[in-house]
Amino acid sequence: MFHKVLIANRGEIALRIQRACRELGIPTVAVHSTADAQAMHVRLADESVCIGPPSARDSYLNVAAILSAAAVTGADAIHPGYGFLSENANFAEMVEAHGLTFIGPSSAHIRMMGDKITAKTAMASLGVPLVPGSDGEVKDLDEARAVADRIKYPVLIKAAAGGGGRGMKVAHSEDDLEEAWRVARTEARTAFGNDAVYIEKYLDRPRHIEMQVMADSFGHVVHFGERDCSLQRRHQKLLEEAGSPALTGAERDALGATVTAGLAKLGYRNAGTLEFLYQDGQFSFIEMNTRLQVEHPVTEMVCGVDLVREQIRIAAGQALGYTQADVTFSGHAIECRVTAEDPETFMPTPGLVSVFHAPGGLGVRVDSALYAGYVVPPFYDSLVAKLIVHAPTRPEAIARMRRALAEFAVVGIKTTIPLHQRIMNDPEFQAGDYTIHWLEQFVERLAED
Ligand code: MV4
Repeated sequence: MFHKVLIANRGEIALRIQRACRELGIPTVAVHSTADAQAMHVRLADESVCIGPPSARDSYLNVAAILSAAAVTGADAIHPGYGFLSENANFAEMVEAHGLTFIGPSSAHIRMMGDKITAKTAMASLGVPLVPGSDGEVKDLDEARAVADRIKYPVLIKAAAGGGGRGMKVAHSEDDLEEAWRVARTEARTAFGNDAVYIEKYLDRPRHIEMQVMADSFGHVVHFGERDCSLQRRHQKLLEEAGSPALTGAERDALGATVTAGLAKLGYRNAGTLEFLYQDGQFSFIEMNTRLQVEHPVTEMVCGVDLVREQIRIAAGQALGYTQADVTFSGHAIECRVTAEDPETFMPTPGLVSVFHAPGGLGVRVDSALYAGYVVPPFYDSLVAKLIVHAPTRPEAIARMRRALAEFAVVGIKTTIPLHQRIMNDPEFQAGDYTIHWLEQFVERLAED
């Protein structure tokens, strides 16, 4: 096992990783920017190192400073959390080149999945279902026309280096194609420095369902079921559920069997998430994330597993020690992402938190680095707390979430708690009847009232 783990992140996820390390008996090193000197992840770590000024580019993304912090503190492994350097293949490679362990997949697999074209090609060869589309990169407008004629409009042009919704353009008919083509190529070049694009059939009302997998270094792969992440606005997720209200257990088992067999063939290691669009009873793979995700707690609650502990054990060379048959699913979990944002305009609301009271009780979990007296800095992601509930059934989970949201007190800054309360009270949400477009329309309806 590792002697000391450096956590290259901040906020709730840095705390989450510290907690797993502490239970494994591993001391932790926190890194922080000058803006985060008073942050909870620094206070609770065994040691801390200031790695630069507030700007993330100069601190949490500063590879040289992070590697130096690991060297001076004698850390032998680095956990990247999510965001920041977590899916940077060059960083993973550098960590290993310095004789440290990167707690995550191999740099080769991070690189493969970072390019959405190579990711799709790999998944197709492993028998994972895809959206109808181009066979890899589309080189010019003539080829784009030919692909669109074959798969029929509407089509979506996507950047190979994109993901998370950036660099996508829809063409509803041949008349739109040339314009969409030029805009998508230009955006891809300026945003990612890579103008490679591919084309997919545009699905108009899918759900976003993702599968959590975990693989050890000995070829054992298990899945921990799916999460429904359809409730998002402008590609920012607000709320996630496990399991999906739209799936049967048989559909989960079938998809899980396909992805675990595929990843075993690929020799994948550590945690991963395969993203699918689900429409008309069909799954279509779109992207794979090679990191721990923000919404991992809903999976932990229904499976009773500590995913971060599993990541650390696997990185240290331990075997999973159980098989798919040992993974069980119990009840339903919902996560509300509480952000420091105005619940109507979504403008960031950094500032002093004067009162902080987290809800508790049976089946309630709060992952947060907030405390009374903390000043939320304006420099980083606005997520300030994840409120997760677990209950035997989905209606009971919703009742529990309503109860927990009502107990939650964050005074001094506006948060999205009131928006979550409105969602919990909505009959369509309660029916589980939503697609990726539902929340955007819900927010518009609220603005009109
Ligand atoms: C799509 C799609 C419809 N059809 N692909 C957006 C983020 C990126 N991960 C993929 N995305 C989409 N790809 C096809 N062929 C619709 C989306 C999409 C979306 C996907 C998941 C969650 C929220 C979304 C919001 C808008 C569009």
